[in-house]
Amino acid sequence: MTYLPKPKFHHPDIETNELGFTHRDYEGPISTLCAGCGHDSISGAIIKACFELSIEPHRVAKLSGIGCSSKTPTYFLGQSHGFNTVHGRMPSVLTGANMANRDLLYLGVSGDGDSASIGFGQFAHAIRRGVNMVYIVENNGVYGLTKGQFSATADKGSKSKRGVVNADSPIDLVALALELGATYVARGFSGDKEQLVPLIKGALRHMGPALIDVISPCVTFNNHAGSTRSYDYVREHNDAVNRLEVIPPREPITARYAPGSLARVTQHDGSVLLLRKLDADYDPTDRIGAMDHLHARGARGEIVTGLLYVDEEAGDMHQHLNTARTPLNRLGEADLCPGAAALEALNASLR
Ligand SMILES: Cc1ncc(C[n+]2csc(CCOP(=O)(O)OP(=O)(O)O)c2C)c(N)n1
Ligand code: SF4
Ligand SMILES: [Mg+2]
Repeated sequence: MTYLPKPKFHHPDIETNELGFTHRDYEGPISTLCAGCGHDSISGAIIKACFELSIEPHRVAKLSGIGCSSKTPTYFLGQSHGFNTVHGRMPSVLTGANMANRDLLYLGVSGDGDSASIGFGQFAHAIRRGVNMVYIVENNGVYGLTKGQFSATADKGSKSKRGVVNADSPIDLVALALELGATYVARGFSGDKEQLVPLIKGALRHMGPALIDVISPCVTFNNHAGSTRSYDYVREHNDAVNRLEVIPPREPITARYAPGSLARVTQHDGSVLLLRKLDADYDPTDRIGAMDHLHARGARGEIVTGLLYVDEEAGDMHQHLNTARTPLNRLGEADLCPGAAALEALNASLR
């Protein structure tokens, strides 16, 4: 069975958000992934982030490719728009949807196989074009759905469940996103929801391409000794640069941290990102510094997590292309076809 609905009834005193929605309003049917799969924790973090930000479910469009990770949008935001694309094609379908209607919140969910192999080019171009989206990669180092082959993000020298050593160099999607111009770049761990939920909230509030690479152990095919994506390995090698708190525009900012230990970033929509520094020298607004840090710590076998880069001044594809403010699906015939005289004037201007 692939569809197990959840009961609709709930306790009358259940917590509601500003819109009067309960947590349940952001859920989907019961997951059919393996018990303990990291991807389910990421679904839980997305649900919590959307509930806490009081996002109207109908304003979200969730898109994915193919894989266990790409199946997960079925299990959250059951009242939102959804599109399950062909393998690796989520970024171009999301770009097209965003082009037609920029007023939705675009949430792309993908896997390391989906984004770093068959969809590698799509991943790169959606980011470099500046598509306003939250792009989450649920990174387990394997193709979970097709039974555990190494993916392109698997570390060189790491071992498969059957003892095969990976001889290929890994692709680091975070490093790549920094290089390609993503304006919000983070890495999380599915086993640390306290860190992950604010990273997702900050990305949902961000204007521009936001990439979150979430290390998400596959308990069935990649959670053994010798794997660098197991729960134990990630816990031992997790090197968090900061802890994030997201303050929506209307909420007062209470000074909870000692001066000097706090970085403050105001985003396009007025929301404030409060970053408690765990690494005193780390500056999340320095793109080159982020790349250097990632490489230096990576060479020591550490997995750098947290909000690694954010650009306060970020814009998006629509600003770059100067597109019409009204979504294409709401433009009338007169707007879309201004007539023969306008065409003649345009042609004349080009002669
Ligand atoms: C065009 C095409 N090629 C290959 C496949 C087989 N396939 C299905 S899922 C998958 C990889 C999934 O890996 P990933 O994106 O890492 O997701 P995970 O299952 O690990 O979450 C592959 C190669 C496919 N479905 N379609
Ligand atoms: S095979 Fe791996 S990735 Fe897929 S649901 Fe099971 S644990 Fe998760
Ligand atoms: Mg995978």
